[in-house]
Amino acid sequence: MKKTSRIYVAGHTGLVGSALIRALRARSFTNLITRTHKALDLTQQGAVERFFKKERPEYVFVAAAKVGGIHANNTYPAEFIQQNLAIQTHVLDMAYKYGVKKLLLLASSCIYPKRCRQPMKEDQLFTGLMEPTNEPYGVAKLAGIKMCEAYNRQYGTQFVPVIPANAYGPNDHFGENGHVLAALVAKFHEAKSKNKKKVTLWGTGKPKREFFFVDDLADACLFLMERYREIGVINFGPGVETSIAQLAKRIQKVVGWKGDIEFDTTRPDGNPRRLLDSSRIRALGWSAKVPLEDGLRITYDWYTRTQVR
Ligand code: GFB
Repeated sequence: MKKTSRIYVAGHTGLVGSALIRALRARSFTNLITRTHKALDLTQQGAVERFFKKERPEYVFVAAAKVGGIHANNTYPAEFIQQNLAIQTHVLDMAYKYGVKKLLLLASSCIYPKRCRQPMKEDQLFTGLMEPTNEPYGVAKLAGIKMCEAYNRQYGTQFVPVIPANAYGPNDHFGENGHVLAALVAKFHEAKSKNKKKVTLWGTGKPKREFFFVDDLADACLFLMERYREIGVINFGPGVETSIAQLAKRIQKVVGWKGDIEFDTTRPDGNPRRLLDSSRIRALGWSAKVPLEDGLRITYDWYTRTQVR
């Protein structure tokens, strides 16, 4: 990419998209193309075509998606599969039609089989059934991977599907429908402000996740856009696992609340583990920089400055 290349970040107001914009600006890329959801509905094919025809982006990051935590995935399965399939289908097809040089499609570590060997390697995709709570979202993302491969094979495009670990950071959704880390930040903050003695979390607290600070994630995406010469699917994450119970303790400390944590085991646990094997990106010279403690502090600071009245 040149500093003046026309770069489209789809989903630029979201968790990942906003971090991509920060990373691109910090590296002096000047020609960034964005559209709010209101200005461009990516589930509408005609609108996406008009946009590509007018703007002619050269590089595309597809960070636009219908996303959420375990509760949202479980409650709105139809929206998760329909919107994600539609967004990907339109953006990838128009990227091909209007000659995009390279595109990165962001998927998620939840698309690996539920009973996957850990850490999960790229060649274990499509080898088993997914965790049911996120299957509709996961199936849409698997279709996105196959769509990249099919277009690359038939049309010679450079569409790269990438699989990051669980992202967190500024611009995440901090309510009930959010991902676990953001949801816990909001729950503990509320407990502190309202002097509550107890916070109830979901599941057993035993599942483990690989939490990935979103500025590191964006840094890896730029690295892959510029340095990854292949087109095959690639994992990336910090390589550190944390259980939900450990995460809760750490967030409790950052927030500064001293009550009790209880687990509601009638709520689903989701995947037991989800650690990515990121050896391929490490071999290329990339590694994560922000430890969980620092990322949590930055996230909580952002939350209290922008989301709480
Ligand atoms: O955030 P979450 O849905 O992420 O849930 P996933 C992770 C774990 O945290 C589960 C527990 O075991 C939950 O039971 N948990 C405990 C909570 N308390 C809470 C809470 O208050 N809120 C939430 N959300 N969880 C998402 C997928 O899965 O990860 C998405 O659903 C996507 O599709 C994303 O892939 C990266 O890690 O289970």
